[in-house]
Parts: sequence; C-alpha cells; structure tokens
Amino acid sequence: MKKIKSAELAAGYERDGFAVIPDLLNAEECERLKAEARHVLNHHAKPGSSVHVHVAAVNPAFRALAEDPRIVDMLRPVMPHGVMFLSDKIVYKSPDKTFPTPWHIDCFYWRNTRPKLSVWIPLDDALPENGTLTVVPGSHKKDWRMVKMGLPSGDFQYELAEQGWREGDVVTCAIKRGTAILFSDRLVHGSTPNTAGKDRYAIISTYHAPAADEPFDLEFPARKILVPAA
Ligand SMILES: O=C(O)CCC(=O)C(=O)O
Repeated sequence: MKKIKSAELAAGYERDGFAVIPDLLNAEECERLKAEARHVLNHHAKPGSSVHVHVAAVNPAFRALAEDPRIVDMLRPVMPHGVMFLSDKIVYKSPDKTFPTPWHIDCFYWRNTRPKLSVWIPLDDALPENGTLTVVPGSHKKDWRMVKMGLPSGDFQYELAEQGWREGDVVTCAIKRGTAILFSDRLVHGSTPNTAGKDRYAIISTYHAPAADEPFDLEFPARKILVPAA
C-alpha cells in the first residue's frame, strides 16, 4: 500500500468528500475475496440479487477485511473521534446486470443517525466501461433531495431529485482492483453502467464514530468498535 500522509488524506477528504487510497489490497487478496463474495451471494443472498448486506456477519474473510489494520489506519485521520464498523455489502454487476448505480447520497438511507463514511473497494479493476464508481467532488457540502425511482431489480429504490452540477465536475474513478475509495455519506455518487460483458465485484464497508447504539444500529449484528473514542 502506498503511504499517503495523514494530514493530506484528511484535508483531501474534507475538501472533496472522498479520498483514493491506491493498492490497499493486492491482486491475490482481491482474487480470494472475490471467491468469498461469490460464496456469500450463492449461499446467503436472495437469488439473482446484485446487492447483499451483512457480509461480515456471515463470512470470516470479510469480517477480517472490515477490521483490517490497513483500513483502520487509513480511517484514523478522518475519524478523530474513533472508529466503529457498522456493516458491509457486496455490490455485484455482471454481464446481465449492467445497470448504472443511480446518483445518490447514502445518508438518505440512515436519516437522523450520526455521520458515517464508507470504504468502496473493487475486487476487479474498475473502469468506465465496467461500472466503476462516479463521484461529484465537494457535493458533500450541499443538501440534496432524493426521489423514488425503482430499478426493476429493486436493488436501488431512490435517486437524486436533481443534478445540480456540470458534466465536467464528475470524477469517474478508473482504478485498479484493491484500491480503496473512502467517501462521506453526504457525497453524491453512483456508477457507470457495466457494458464490458464482465463481472465487477465491489465491497463497501461503512463506519461511524463509537457511541451508544442508536435504534438503527441494532439492525447490524457485526457492528464493532475498532478504535475507541479518545
Ligand atoms: O458499487 C457500486 O455500484 C456503487 C454502490 C453504491 O454506491 C452504494 O451501494 O451506495
């Protein structure tokens, strides 16, 4: 993993609402986790679904990833009040699941809870043609409205009501597998469609500051304090 200075990471995250950490996992680790992801989808997910939550709760390899010191060390500079793992999910796009993830903000899905951030790690190289993450830098500083959309698969049910940015503002993250993108739950993000005819696996793990459980937290059995509040 390439070392990024803590202050640089924290400043970039504060300014843009996201930060890219190259080479967090190596190719072999990605390959192993992809096999584990396939196993979780086969044995725990609703047949045919492309999004599956509570991965660490059923799979030791993803449990270890959620707590991996490389991830925790990267979170420390942006989470000065401590680090608590909440939950994770696999997002899988395949040659027949080509849909772009709609523009959205994650905090819409956990309204009236404490701020969170997520770490998105593709287990395949993530490119514009196979459904990579798209982000709007600085969008975490504005308020956005979401409206119901309803993909046929039911995987994503809401999208942003309006797109208040210019085309050129969007960053399409073309990254190697194992690179991590850490992003605020207020950041506008989505994905490109997967038109490459290949699989694209990603794992997204969500963290917040340690605190007494909020009612929302009780839905997530794998939650765990990793760095206690100072
Ligand atoms: O992997 C993707 O397509 C993005 C998923 C995403 O943004 C989310 O689940 O919040």
